[in-house]
Amino acid sequence: MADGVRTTCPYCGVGCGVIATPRPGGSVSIKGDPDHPANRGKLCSKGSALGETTGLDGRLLAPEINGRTATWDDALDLVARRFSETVAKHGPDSVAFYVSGQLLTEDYYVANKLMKGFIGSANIDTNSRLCMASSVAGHRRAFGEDIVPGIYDDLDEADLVVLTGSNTAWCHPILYQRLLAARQARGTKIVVIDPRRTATADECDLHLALDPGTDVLLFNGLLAHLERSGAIDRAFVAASTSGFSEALTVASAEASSLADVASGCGLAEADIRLFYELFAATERSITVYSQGVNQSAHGTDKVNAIINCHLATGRIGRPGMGPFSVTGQPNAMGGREVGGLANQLAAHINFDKSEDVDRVSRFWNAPRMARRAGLKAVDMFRAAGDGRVKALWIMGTNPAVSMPDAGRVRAALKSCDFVVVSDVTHTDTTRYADILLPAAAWGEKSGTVTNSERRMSRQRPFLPLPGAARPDWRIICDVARRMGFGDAFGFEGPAEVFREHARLSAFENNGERLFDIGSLSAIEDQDYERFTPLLWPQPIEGNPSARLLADGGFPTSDGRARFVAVRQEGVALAVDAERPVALNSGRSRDQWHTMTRTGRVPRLMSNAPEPVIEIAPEDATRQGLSDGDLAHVSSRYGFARARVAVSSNQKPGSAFLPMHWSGRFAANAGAGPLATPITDPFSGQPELKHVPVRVEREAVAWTGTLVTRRDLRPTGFVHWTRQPVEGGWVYELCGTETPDQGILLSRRFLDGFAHDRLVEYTDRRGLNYRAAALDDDGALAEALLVAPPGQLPPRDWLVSLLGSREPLGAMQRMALLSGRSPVPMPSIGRVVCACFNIGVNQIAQSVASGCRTVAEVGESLRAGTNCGSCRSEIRKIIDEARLQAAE
Ligand SMILES: Nc1nc2c(c(=O)[nH]1)N[C@H]1C(S)=C(S)[C@@H](COP(=O)(O)OP(=O)(O)OC[C@H]3O[C@@H](n4cnc5c(=O)[nH]c(N)nc54)[C@H](O)[C@@H]3O)O[C@H]1N2
Ligand SMILES: Nc1nc2c(c(=O)[nH]1)N[C@H]1C(S)=C(S)[C@@H](COP(=O)(O)OP(=O)(O)OC[C@H]3O[C@@H](n4cnc5c(=O)[nH]c(N)nc54)[C@H](O)[C@@H]3O)O[C@H]1N2
Ligand code: SF4
Ligand SMILES: [Mo]
Repeated sequence: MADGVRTTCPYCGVGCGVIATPRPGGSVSIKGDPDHPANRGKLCSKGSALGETTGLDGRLLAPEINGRTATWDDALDLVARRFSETVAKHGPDSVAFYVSGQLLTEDYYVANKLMKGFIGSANIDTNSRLCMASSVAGHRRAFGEDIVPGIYDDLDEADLVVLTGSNTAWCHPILYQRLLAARQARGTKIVVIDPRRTATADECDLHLALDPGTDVLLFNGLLAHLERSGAIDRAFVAASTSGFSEALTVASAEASSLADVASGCGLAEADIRLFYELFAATERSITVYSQGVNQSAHGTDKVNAIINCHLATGRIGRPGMGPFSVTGQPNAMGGREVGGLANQLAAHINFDKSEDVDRVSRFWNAPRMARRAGLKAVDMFRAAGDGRVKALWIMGTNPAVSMPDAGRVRAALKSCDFVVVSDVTHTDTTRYADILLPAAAWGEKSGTVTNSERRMSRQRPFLPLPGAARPDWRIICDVARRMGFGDAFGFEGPAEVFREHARLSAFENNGERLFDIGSLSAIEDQDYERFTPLLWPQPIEGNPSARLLADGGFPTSDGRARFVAVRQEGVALAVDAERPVALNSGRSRDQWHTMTRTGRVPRLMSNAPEPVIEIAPEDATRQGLSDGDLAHVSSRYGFARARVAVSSNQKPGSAFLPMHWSGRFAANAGAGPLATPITDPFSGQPELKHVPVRVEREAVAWTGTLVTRRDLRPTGFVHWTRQPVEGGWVYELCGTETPDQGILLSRRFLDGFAHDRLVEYTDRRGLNYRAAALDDDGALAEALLVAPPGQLPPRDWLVSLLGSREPLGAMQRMALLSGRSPVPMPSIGRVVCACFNIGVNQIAQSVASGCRTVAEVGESLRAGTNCGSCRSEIRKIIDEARLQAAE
């Protein structure tokens, strides 16, 4: 293992190559794979920290039936029996699978085959419904097939890159850094379209902070401008497309002037003009988009409004040009290839034509073929809630956190007769499982994933399977066999599944579907093992660049792309007097989704250690909110609590809450319970980026900090959050009760645990409480401090004691109950550079001692020199420090 194992990062759709080397003692060293075309050796903060996520803390290591450890045989028998019985009694549509872009292509393939070909229902949907469904629907409307025409090289070769609804700097960091490098080299112009001022917008040439949901109008305006300015590629439009004049008529009618667009989008006319003129004049233009476009009640229309502008200018599939939907999850694209969405069948084959369904049926030799689309995610959970779906198997996703109207989803999971969950760890969703199946995690499993540019690469194991964990493909096949479908699920390994998947892509294809990896149908096991990252389609006849859709030849019935006439529609729910703020949600720089993995890594948690709602200064003033206040946020669906950050990055009337905070990391801080389940009519994707809320100040009367080695779940507190640190956890507690009640609550919480060496202190006024426990060696095991708001001492010292595990000296013991270090201890402050663990105070210090640029800070501290995602934050710290010095 000295050279390490080449594998692929399990986080975002950039799909970076990773070299993992297990070390004696259980740790794993991680570096970027210099030979992987997606990242050429670079990794972002999350990828760099992968070695800190492979421990077995919190892992599911054995199957469980109703909370009790069980054997695989018992668990699998029960799953198979309950699914078979339910199908026999209530029909195939009474069961469902909810799967995930975390699954490998091989896992996905067998899950899809089992449900659609053998159980006989298309009730298999994936968390990609919340993610890519509008792009898929938009691609299919325009191109006839779900095709992403471009590749990453295009970002190096473009002169204009429009990033819309995409916080690329944080969510596709390696692509973003690649774009910045290209800009250095060729002066690429970058336009960011996002209602929020994001880290991505910090680096751009033009930021259009449009009103939420007004993207169709903006791009309709662009189409009308392209026509007015003579930028239409008439020859391409005539030869390769249809529907142009209708789309143009509709666009021109609603966006007849810049003034119309400006007032409709809440933008300055001059900024719109700048964008339109730049786009019209720049042949090599790319429009990159993701969730600000997809996660919308009109996401599919947004996608087509963008594609229309590229078709109109013939800027598609050629170097440095094209619409580019970037995928979110490591295998979002692979899921689309196998057909893991309820309204697709398999291998880019749909349910529309019965001969297509017959074809797949013949190929699978399927006894009971699903013939129509199944339930999409939101409807699937509704059906689980009202008893139509009676057996549900969730694999690799955490819907109790990530679905909109998550409170309703939890209720559905509770009421559903039979819930199976395959995961690698306990989550908010596993709490509702009747059967829990321990899946193999990244580093243990083997298969392929496909990234945003259609590049397939291998995830390879470099660690043994822990406990009883098994790979997902195998668990699914084991259940299929027990349901009586052994012949079709006798796969011996992922390579065999991959070959069948490749064969299906080519089966009676005759060039109808561009997704064709038939040349890999007979790949030998050892070649599958050696597989180097590869773009599809394979073979790429006469198209060595691997771009698609360049010279027309669209996979529609007449070979022409379709313009879609799209109108600007409002958001699903408008703000009103009762709920005056539009809540947007999305990602933080260093967290992955529901934090099941990244939430355990101290340095990934330290940049944004608490759930925070960012709110515009105007709204904060109106609601009487200040920085650091606790806010109660409520929508018509649910509520959350989070710390307030007043920020001019937010447009007046809007706020932003991260999507990440599950019940394992905070009391009630998730965006899921607030979000609306209203979906796009074409894609079924919910409007996760927009819900009207009320934000109110919660009067906090006491605060507490608990520093502990233990993994606890506080109960009874109005609000708590926690963060992993070296050697344990730090909990922040607070409440609206009187301080003495707060102390009572905190003590009761501690009383639940045995403490031999607890020392306690309460001040005379009953406002301050301190407790600390030492272990047998006299090292700090736990400390709890309660004080009125704003009066807790900094926690750095206690945290350092927890991490050091050193027996405390007499001075330290005496200081313990004050919570303050007996000797001055400089704090590094909030971590800015997660790659090298450099805090805000260190950066400010380096500026004070002479560093004047981001590069100089990098030279002195290394901060910002790895993934680069923190560079814009470093620049702000430098600017602020210099401003202060000048005052
Ligand atoms: N750090 C990190 N990276 C990730 C992930 C993660 O969890 N953490 N997850 C991965 C996954 S699965 C995905 S899907 C991607 C998502 O990647 P992105 O789509 O880039 O991320 P989001 O933060 O969800 O949303 C993008 C932006 O859309 C903006 N937006 C909201 N409403 C509108 C609107 O009406 N119009 C426009 N134009 N913009 C709007 C938001 O303000 C936000 O900045 O990230 C991937 N990468
Ligand atoms: N409000 C709001 N909600 C959102 C979004 C938003 O922007 N705002 N974004 C949406 C988007 S784009 C997405 S993609 C979803 C993501 O939402 P989820 O899919 O719910 O998020 P994850 O935390 O990635 O969940 C993956 C689960 O799979 C487990 N897991 C990891 N590897 C494996 C494996 O190999 N096998 C198995 N069986 N399990 C594994 C992890 O422990 C984790 O519990 O959230 C959506 N929800
Ligand atoms: S950009 Fe970061 S999270 Fe995404 S694949 Fe690369 S290393 Fe992983
Ligand atoms: Mo996603």
